[in-house]
Amino acid sequence: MSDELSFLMEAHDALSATIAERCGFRGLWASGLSIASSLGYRDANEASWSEMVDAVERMAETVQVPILVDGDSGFGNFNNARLVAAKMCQRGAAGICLEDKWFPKMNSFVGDHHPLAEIGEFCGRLRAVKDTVGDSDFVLVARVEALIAGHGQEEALKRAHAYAESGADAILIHSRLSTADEILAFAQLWQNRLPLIIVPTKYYRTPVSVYRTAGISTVIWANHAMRAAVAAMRQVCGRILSEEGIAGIEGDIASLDEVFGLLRYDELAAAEKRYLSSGLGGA
Ligand code: SPV
Ligand code: MG
Repeated sequence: MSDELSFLMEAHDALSATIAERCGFRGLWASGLSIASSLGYRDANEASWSEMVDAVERMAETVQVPILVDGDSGFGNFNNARLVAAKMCQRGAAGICLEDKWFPKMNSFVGDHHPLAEIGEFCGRLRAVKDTVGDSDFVLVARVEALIAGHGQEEALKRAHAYAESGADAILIHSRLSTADEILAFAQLWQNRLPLIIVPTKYYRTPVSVYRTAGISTVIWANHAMRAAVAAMRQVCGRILSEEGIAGIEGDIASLDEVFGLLRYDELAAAEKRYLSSGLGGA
């Protein structure tokens, strides 16, 4: 991780990953919320870990940029966490983020019941992952949910230090406030012991210059491709229904050529030239 502020763009499948990469993002967040939503599941561990692995694999096969996977709370205890991390690593992810909650977890913005894992037990999950994938460049991010759960800065700080001791490569501090006050206060106390990652979904008004000044390492735009798709699909479905036709919306949607370009149909055409009629015994 560099000293500069970097950005991870949410992706939930190979198409959204490709679009984010083509737009210039240099890293992706494989969002649990967005992958679950795209599969028609709630972000409460309804999707199995193998479904998550399969989704991430298709993304990693399709793009070159690194993908940080949202590993939720690790799908169980230390054993499940290390299994999931190893699979994500094998299938091409660059790292995994584990949050200090129970299994099953609930999305941090849903309801007020967010029981935290016991610190020592969660540290065991982190150590198990590190011992399993620690020899590779695979990044382990520990996500602190103490502010989400309403436990305050002292608890958040205590947990972040414990997770650093247990081998985390970075800390993600999450907040559900509509201002950045809470995470900025945390950043000041944290003193950059490890790189700090934030997810400004709720405090979206804060300009990123504030995060640069605060020494934040990485900002995750966590669900915006999925939400953009929801809004666009709702709009186009509504218009086709009410207009009883597609003439009106043609100019407002991606052309087929754009889709073919994104998925590199030109590469297939070139490969056909090379491999289909070699002249060496072909019909
Ligand atoms: C996700 O994108 O799934 C996250 C971030 O974990 S949040 O939904 O903000 O908890
Ligand atoms: Mg998540």
